[in-house]
Amino acid sequence: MRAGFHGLGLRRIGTGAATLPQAFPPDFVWGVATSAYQIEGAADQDGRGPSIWDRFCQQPGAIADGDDGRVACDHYHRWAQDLDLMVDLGVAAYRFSVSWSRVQPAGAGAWNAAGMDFYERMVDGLLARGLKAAMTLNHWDLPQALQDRGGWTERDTVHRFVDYAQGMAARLGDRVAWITTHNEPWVMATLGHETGHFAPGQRSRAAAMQVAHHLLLSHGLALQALRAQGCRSALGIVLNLSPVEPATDSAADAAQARLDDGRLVRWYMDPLFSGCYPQDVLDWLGADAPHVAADDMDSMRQPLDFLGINYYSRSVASADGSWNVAQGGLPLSAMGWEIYPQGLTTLLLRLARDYAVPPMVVTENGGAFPDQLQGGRVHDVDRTQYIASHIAAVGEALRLGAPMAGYMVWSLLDNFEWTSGYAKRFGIVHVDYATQQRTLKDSALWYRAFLKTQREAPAAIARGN
Ligand code: IFM
Repeated sequence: MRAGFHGLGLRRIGTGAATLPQAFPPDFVWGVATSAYQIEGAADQDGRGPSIWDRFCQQPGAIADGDDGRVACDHYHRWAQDLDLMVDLGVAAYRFSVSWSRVQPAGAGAWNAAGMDFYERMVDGLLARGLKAAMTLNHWDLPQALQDRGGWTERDTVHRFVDYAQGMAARLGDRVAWITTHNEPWVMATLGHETGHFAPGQRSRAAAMQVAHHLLLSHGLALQALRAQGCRSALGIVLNLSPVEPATDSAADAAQARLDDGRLVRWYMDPLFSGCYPQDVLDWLGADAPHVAADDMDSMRQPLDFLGINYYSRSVASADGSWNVAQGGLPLSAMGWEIYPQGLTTLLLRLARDYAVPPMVVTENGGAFPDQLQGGRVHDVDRTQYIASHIAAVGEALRLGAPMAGYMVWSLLDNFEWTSGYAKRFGIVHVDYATQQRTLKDSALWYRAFLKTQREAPAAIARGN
């Protein structure tokens, strides 16, 4: 494995977690991830209904360069070629999401046969290539028709989501290895409804907390419903989590870090695993706390077959809000996010310590960097180092006892990075948006070489106690 690492001319990584383990367990699942709105395109084709991101992109100034997902990577038409790329890379699994409004244009009622057929063809294409399918039901693109009725602030959307989950599982549950209910509920609640930076662009803390509650509730009720209908896929949820560190050792910053951790980590982990919301956050919310009906907390706490963690950076808390990444002294990605692989080890060990977690999968990890396509190559040393150092951080967590089951790079392809449009590239495969040509970046070549060493490795690293 080391040969693969150094063979691509990489320096050792200076931000901690530098030693890549000899080998991960043979059943450790390596993959790549994408989401529907970010890659599919074909937004108006074959009966797809509009989603809240189609609508949000139409707002002047909402998205960099006025971009939108109407064409994106044209994956809707090029899915077979993209699946072949995965085979070339040697990954075992593909994490994708379903565009709800492609399969059920109004978010309720009639199903769109052409949309369902698309996902069925793709899942069958994965299986034919020996790849596992990891299907996410909700990666932010709520059907606009449901938003017109109040969206996730309305309790009725919970039941619409359960119906949608049941429909997808009835069609594909016999072939999909993993089903994730929601991707990053914190983002949908907070960025979508409190700060208004993401679709649907609301600005109300009370609305955001009600949305968070409804997402968690719909997750729990969907798991109950899928198990009742005999779905055999492994069932879970994906959270975006970070360790929250105080900016200084002042008591005020420590208190802020505790609150931020409550809002980002414990608000989601506590109900999933302990059946309650964190009392300190409820106290802080006061009148903005969500309405919780009888039995909701029990409904939300369903056994999870896996827990997905999306990790990109740490979070730093300062009571006066003055902290800036420039003070951290760490390298930054093109998103302006600190590159901090040891935070992933810290996070995974903390989750394993504080909660009765099931096998955990890093369902997203990767970086945006300013890539240059030159002579058919993209020498993305920064991204390669980013991925290698975070894989090492997962290996360290595994060695110290965290129940790690998989790792997926975000993202297979350069794609529509939400409000950043196409300006930020996360892919290990470069996409020329004018021609839709795909080119493996050096990070993809490194990942391929790394995965080959894992397949050939004679001995797995020992799991901790
Ligand atoms: O592109 C997103 C993805 O949709 C959700 N997780 C974070 C990624 C990078 O911002």
